[in-house]
Amino acid sequence: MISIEPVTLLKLGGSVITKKDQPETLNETNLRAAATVISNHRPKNLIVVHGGGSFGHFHASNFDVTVESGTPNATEVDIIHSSMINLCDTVIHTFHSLNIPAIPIHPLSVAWRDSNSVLHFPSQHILSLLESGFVPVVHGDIIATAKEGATIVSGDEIVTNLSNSISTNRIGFCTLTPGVLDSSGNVIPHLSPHQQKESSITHSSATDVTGGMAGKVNELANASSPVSIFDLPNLEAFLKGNNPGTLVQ
Ligand code: IP8
Repeated sequence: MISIEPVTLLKLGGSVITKKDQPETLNETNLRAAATVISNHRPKNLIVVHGGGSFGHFHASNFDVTVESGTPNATEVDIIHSSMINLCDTVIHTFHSLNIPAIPIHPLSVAWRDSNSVLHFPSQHILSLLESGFVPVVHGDIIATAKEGATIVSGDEIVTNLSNSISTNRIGFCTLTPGVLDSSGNVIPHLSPHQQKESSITHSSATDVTGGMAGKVNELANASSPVSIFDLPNLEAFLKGNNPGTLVQ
């Protein structure tokens, strides 16, 4: 068993790196800005997980495939997965152009849900890549699911799952909003899983089959360490060791 410390898990939201209201459209400016900050302030042992944005969510929504409701149709699985592979390729090439030693990890090839909907995500290969100095890049995807064919796995679920199998020190979510907002639009600096149930966090208006901000905060309550939710201008602060935006713990 390889053990590595410290590990930072960073989720790059699909709404940050793509234009969520335009099918299969990258937000090149944001992706390059995020990659530049990561290149300049890369912590030791960084794992990046990115979301689906207008790539995976667009197709998943068209085919009515969600985290719970799967598809038995191979063409649909291929279209959703290929779209995520394309997005991940672009992320990897952008990272390489800035000397970030990124290696793609495609969930469809390694992860699955069992008949109790429990996600299984092996992590030994990710630890081995970290040990060699690489930056593993994982993404939301479609995966084999007992009795359902294939269902969506969100990047958020992958983050919480990995945070429980790899000893993670810091978790950051770079989103389109500067944190979780209260009903007046102000950032809530600190949120417990109990408080979030009483807050007025709403679902995203753009196509999002995994639940937008409300789904995100629910999912993050399962993470093994506190999670910072912040926007792109605050990515640098997070990578430098601060907790900008909302801290969920
Ligand atoms: O954007 C969703 O990942 P997320 C992935 O992290 C797909 O929720 C394929 C819709």
